[in-house]
Parts: sequence; C-alpha cells; structure tokens
Amino acid sequence: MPSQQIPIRDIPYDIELLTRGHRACPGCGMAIACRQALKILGKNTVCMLSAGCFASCTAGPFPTSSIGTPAIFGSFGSTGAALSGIEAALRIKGRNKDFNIVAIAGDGGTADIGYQSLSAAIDRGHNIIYICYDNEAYMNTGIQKSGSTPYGAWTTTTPVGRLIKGKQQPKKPLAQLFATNGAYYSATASIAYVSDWVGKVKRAIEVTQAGLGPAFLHIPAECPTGWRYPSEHTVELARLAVLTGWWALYEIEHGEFKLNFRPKNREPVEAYLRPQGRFRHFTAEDIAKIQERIDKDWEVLESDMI
Ligand SMILES: Cc1ncc(C[n+]2csc(CCOP(=O)(O)OP(=O)(O)O)c2C)c(N)n1
Ligand code: SF4
Ligand SMILES: [Mg+2]
Repeated sequence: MPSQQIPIRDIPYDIELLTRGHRACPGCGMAIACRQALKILGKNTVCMLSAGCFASCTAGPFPTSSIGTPAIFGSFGSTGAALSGIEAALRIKGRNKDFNIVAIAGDGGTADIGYQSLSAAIDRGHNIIYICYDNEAYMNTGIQKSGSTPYGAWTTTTPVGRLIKGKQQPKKPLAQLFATNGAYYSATASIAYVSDWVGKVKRAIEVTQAGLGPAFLHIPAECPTGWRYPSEHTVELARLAVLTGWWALYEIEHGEFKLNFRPKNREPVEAYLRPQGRFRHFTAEDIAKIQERIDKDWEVLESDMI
C-alpha cells in the first residue's frame, strides 16, 4: 500500500469539521471524502471553495454552513488564483506555516473551468493543497458532462440515443496532468481505502508545510443522484472501482511514480459498471472493450515502464 497510511484507530475521533449536518444527498461520496480529509487537515485550515456540491450543499450556504474552518466562496474559474493569493498573503505576514491552505473543488471546477488558474498556480510553485472531489459531472447544476466524465457515461448533455451513446471522449487523467504540470505531490485516492486517503492528506500537509511546492489530491466522489444507483451502495461501489482496476491508487512525488495498491485477481469491470444507471445502455461488447482497455492500462501500471 501507500508510502504512509494512517491506521483507522489513529484518525482523530473528536475532530469534526463538517458539523451541524449538511444538505448533500444521502450516500454522497463527496461528503464522506471531505469529512475524512478535514479530520486530518484540522481547524487551522483556510478553505477555498469552488462552485459545486461541496460549496452549495455542505460548506457554503450562509448562515447554515457546515464547515468548521474559515472558508471563502470565490468565482468558479478562479480557485487556483485565489488560493495562491491566500498563500502569498499569509506568507508575507509570516503566517503561512500556521495554516493549511486548501482548495476543495469538483471535477468541473478542476478539469474544465478552473484548469487554467490551477495550472498557473501550480506552475508558480505555491505551497497549496488542492483536493478535487470527482463526481464525474457538473452535478450541482443538473448532471452536465465535464472533462472528467468517463467515456460512454450518460449525462444530461451526453444523452443516449440512436447515433451517440453517452460521452464520446475519455476522462482526463488529472493527477498525472498536474504532476507533469509541476505539483510536487500528486495522488489518487478512494473513500473505501480510508487509511490510504488520509495518509495522502497528511503527506500533502507535510509537503506544503516543508515548502516543497503544491500538492494535488484526486478522489472519486460517488454520486447516487448523478450516477443513478441506490445510495446505500456508495462505499461498495468505491471499493469495486479499485478492485476492478477501473480506478488505480497511486502517488507521484517529485516525479517518482508509486502504485499504492495492486488488486489481486482483478474483478471484472462489469461488477462496477452494472449497478450504475449512467452505464445502463452498455452492451456486452461495450463492456468487453472497456475491460480490454483496463487490462492494457494495468500491463503498463504493473510493468517497470513508469
Ligand atoms: C462562471 C460560472 N458558470 C457557471 C456556474 C454555475 N455552476 C455552479 S456549480 C456548477 C457545477 C460545478 O460542477 P463541479 O465542479 O463538477 O462540482 P459539482 O457540482 O459536481 O460538485 C455550475 C456549472 C457558476 N457558478 N459560475
Ligand atoms: S448530487 Fe451527487 S455530489 Fe452532489 S450532493 Fe448529491 S450525491 Fe453529492
Ligand atoms: Mg462534479
């Protein structure tokens, strides 16, 4: 597994920074991911929020905000720029080591509209932590496709019809993109592998507090509403994404790639796809093609080619 895991018994029980309830849908993977991350980030965190479900349903809505840290709700496309401004201001005041400077943003805000400003912030080498919770569409505004929606998925802007069946482009590999962009630490994670996830949050804190540069964390946010599955299956689906090889857990630190988890006898990807209504139109042939792609990707992941 990962460079550093935090055993579940060591995750602070008494630190709850998503408090007072929130308005995310039942079974929302984003709420689980953010709650776990905030336990490690702690109270001395400044959060930059990007428009989306986290900002609108949990942390944002004044006066019922559920977040227990200072939080700034900026414009959708400027999260990276605003985050680097916060870091620069705290640095000038000599207080940057007192806080974790963190963005929590959706995939639309990261892969599309905020891409440029985040890319520039990473390029400048700010000591910032950027968490992308990835529900694979613009969920808060009604399930429109993003650059992070996977190939073939139904969304309201990639409908399933006679000519086109769901999204026709592949998903952007964000953790790889931002690692090559210059993030000192870039990692993928899953809510089903909590020790790995919070260990990566801790590493991101260490890297930024040591002044080594930006940290980018990419975690799927299972979304019963947009992915069309019963809310009680969220964690099971998160686990299946990893066990089928659909989602790989890895980290890239200072250019060095490390695969954190190698599923033994990978389960067929059908086990992950079939429970989700957004993939309901997939034929056996479609699934076979996706399986073939996953098998090829894993040949590379398990070789010493990277
Ligand atoms: C400039 C701008 N365009 C559009 C919107 C409307 N808007 C608010 S949230 C959102 C969807 C965000 O998608 P994502 O970043 O994936 O987060 P999610 O809602 O999925 O959590 C959109 C389009 C906005 N707030 N600002
Ligand atoms: S739409 Fe999806 S991501 Fe948004 S709050 Fe509901 S379950 Fe969570
Ligand atoms: Mg989204």
